[in-house]
Amino acid sequence: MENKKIIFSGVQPSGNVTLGNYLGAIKNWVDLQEEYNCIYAMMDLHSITVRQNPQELKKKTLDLLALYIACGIDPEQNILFVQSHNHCHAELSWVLNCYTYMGELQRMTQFKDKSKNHADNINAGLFTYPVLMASDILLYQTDLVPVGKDQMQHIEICRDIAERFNGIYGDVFKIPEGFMPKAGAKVMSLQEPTKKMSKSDENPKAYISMLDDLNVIAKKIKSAVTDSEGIIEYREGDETKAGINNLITILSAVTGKSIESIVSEYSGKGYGDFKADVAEAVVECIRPIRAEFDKISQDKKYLTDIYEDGAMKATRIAERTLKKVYKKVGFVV
Ligand code: ATP
Ligand code: LTN
Repeated sequence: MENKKIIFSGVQPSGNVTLGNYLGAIKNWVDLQEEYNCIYAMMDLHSITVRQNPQELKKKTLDLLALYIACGIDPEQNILFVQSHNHCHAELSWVLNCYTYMGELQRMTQFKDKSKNHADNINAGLFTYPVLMASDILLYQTDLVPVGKDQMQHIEICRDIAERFNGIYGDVFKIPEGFMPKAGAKVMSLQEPTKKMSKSDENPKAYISMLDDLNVIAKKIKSAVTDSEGIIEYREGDETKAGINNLITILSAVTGKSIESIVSEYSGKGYGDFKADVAEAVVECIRPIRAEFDKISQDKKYLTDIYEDGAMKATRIAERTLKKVYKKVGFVV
């Protein structure tokens, strides 16, 4: 790998990738790949913090790889791998568990939200999820972690754990920075626009999957919840405007137009026309990705070669950090 700064990020194969995942994370990965050495994983270890169907998990993991590539991530230039194929993630996670406090994990918003949504399965993995995520990032001496807004709290705790460890043992880990897109860092649910769009939402109308039929995508946008005011205006923080704010943000993220120019373009127009335009813009953004996905996902040999090669490269890099950690804590290596 050339001497560039390092990016690490990933998505869980816990469902079909949504427009939120794409605009909040993957689109940025594509934009940053020239400038950085990038490592992108399918986070299967994280996904089992919520119960998964084994056959589906396997399929979704391979679909996710195909989708990364279809979105424009170049597998020749970047390392793409399955998290569980690199033994270092679970191993470093154990060590870092011993340097993380219960109190700081208890404050994590994602843990609180997921505990509410999965009250029958509040497992220890869900609680220590941020430690595994910190391990993912720190193993590669990562400089930058492009994620959506919901993950910034996890980047903060990762930095805290790394600083604590470095404070005891010297400079073992690089302290990473989070990186969010200007538009689309938090795409909201189409049905409850005060909640984030999530791929594991039980109501499929709430999210747009990158693998939905194109006319289903258009329909979902046209039936997005808005308000009865009938004014296309962006009002940050005004909950009654959450639906319209969200559609404006989506349009801005997929077209690259600023929020101000969208608002002035649609001033005096009705929600019907506006939604139809948002629907068309989203469909046109997803259409080529979808076509590429349909091609790549058929080619199992191509995908296998990529993730096998990726696992080898990722493990080689991660083992260097893990060995350093083991030495520092006093394990016989
Ligand atoms: P789950 O519903 O299973 O928790 P998710 O849809 O929240 O999944 P993740 O795999 O947790 O997706 O997230 C992958 C990446 O997508 C992360 O960088 C995350 O910040 C980003 N992301 C997730 N949802 C959104 C959203 N609604 N808007 C912007 N970015 C998002
Ligand atoms: N927790 C992330 C997925 C994830 C991740 C990572 C993202 C797991 N490990 C490391 C960036 C870096 C999420 O999106 N829920």
